[in-house]
Amino acid sequence: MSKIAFITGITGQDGAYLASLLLEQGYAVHGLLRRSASADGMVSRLKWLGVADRVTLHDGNLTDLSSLIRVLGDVRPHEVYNLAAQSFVKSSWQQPLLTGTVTGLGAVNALEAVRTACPEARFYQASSSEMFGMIQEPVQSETTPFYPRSPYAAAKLYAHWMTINYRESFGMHASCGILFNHESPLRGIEFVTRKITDGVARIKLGLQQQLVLGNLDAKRDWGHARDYTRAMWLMLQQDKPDDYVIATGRAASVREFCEMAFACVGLDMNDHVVTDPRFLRPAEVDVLKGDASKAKQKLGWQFETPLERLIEEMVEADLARLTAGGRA
Ligand code: NAP
Ligand code: G4F
Repeated sequence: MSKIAFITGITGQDGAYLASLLLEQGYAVHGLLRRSASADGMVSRLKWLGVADRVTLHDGNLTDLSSLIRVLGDVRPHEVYNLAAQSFVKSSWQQPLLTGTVTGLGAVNALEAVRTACPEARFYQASSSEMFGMIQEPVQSETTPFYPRSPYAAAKLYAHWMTINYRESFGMHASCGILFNHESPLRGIEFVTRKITDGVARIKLGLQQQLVLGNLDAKRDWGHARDYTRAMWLMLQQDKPDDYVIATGRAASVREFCEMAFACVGLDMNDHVVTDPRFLRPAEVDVLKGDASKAKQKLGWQFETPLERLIEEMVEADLARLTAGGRA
C-alpha cells in the first residue's frame, strides 16, 4: 500500500512543490482546501506543476479544529505537513489577530487533530528564519536564540515551541523545519522576489516603466522552494523527530537581487527602481543568513539551485506568463 500524506497549505507555493515531490515518491497526496469565492484560481499552482488532477482536496480550515479532526480521521495519513499560514510578514501588522489565529493557534489545531485522529502520523511544522528577527548571531543555526520582530514571527515562534512541546509531552514524531526564504516562479506576487521578477518582465515588455520597492538594503538568504520542500520530506523520513535549519549560507540584498534580475534581460535597475516609504515595515529584519550544517550532516540535504539560477528561472517564467497574455 502506498504511503498517504496530508498537506495543509497545499494551494500555496510550498504545498504545490511538496505535493509534486510526494507524488513522484509514490504517495497518495491529500490536502486541505479552504473555501473561497474565487474557486477557479485556487489550484493554479498545482495546475502549473501539472499535478492538480492527482491530489485529493478536502474542504476545511486550519482555524476550524472540527474540520481537521474529521478530515484526518477520514484520510488516516502517515505524514502530515502543516504549511498553512498567513505567511506575508507585512500583512501581519495589519492583521495581527488573524495572523496569531491562523499561523500560531492554527498549528496547535493541526497538532491536536493529529493527536486525536491519527496519533501515529509524523508531523512537519513550517517554522521560519523570521523567528531569528533581530539576529543574535551573524550566522543563524538551530542553537541561535530567537528574537521575533513581527506579529508573524511571534506567531511562528509560538507554533514552533508548541510543536516541540507536543513532541516532548506526547511522544509525537513532530519536527520543525526552520526554513530561510525560498522562492520560485510560484511565489506570491506580494513577496519582494516575485514582485521584482514580475516587474522586470513587465518593464522588458514595455508594460510598465518603474518598479516601486521599499528597503533595498535588507539582506536575505534565498533558496529555491523545490530544494527546500525536499528537506521537509527528508525530516519525516528520520527515525527520530528533530528541528533543522534549511538555508544556502549566502545572504544577498534586495538591491543585489534587483541588479541580477534586471541584468537577466539586459537592463540596468538604476533606470527603473524607485523607493517609497509605503513599502517599509514598522520593524525590519535587516539580515538573515543560515547555517544548514546539521541538515547536511543528518539528512544528507543540500541545496541544488544557486541564487543566479533561481532568478533566471523566475524572470523567464514571468516573461513567458506575460507573453502568453496573463499572470498565473
Ligand atoms: P503561501 O504561498 O502563502 O501559502 C500559504 C498556504 O496557507 C496557502 O495554501 C493558503 O491557502 C493556506 N492558508 C492560509 N490560511 C489558511 C487557513 N485559515 N486555513 C487553511 N489554509 C490556509 O506560503 P509558502 O511560501 O508556500 O509557505 C509555506 C509555509 O512555510 C507557511 O507556513 C510559511 O509561513 C512558511 N515559511 C515560508 C517561507 C518562504 O520563504 N516561503 C520560509 C519559512 C517559512 P489559500 O491558497 O486559500 O490562500
Ligand atoms: O519578500 P518579503 O516580503 O519576505 P520576508 O518578509 O523575508 O518573509 C518571507 O520569508 C520568511 C522567512 O524568513 C517567511 F517566513 C515568510 O513567510 C515569507 O515567506 O521581504 C523580504 C525583504 C524584507 O526585508 C522587506 O522589507 O524585502 C524587503 N522589501 C523591500 N521592498 C520588500 C519590498 N518586501 C516586499 N514584500 N515588497 C517590497 O516592495
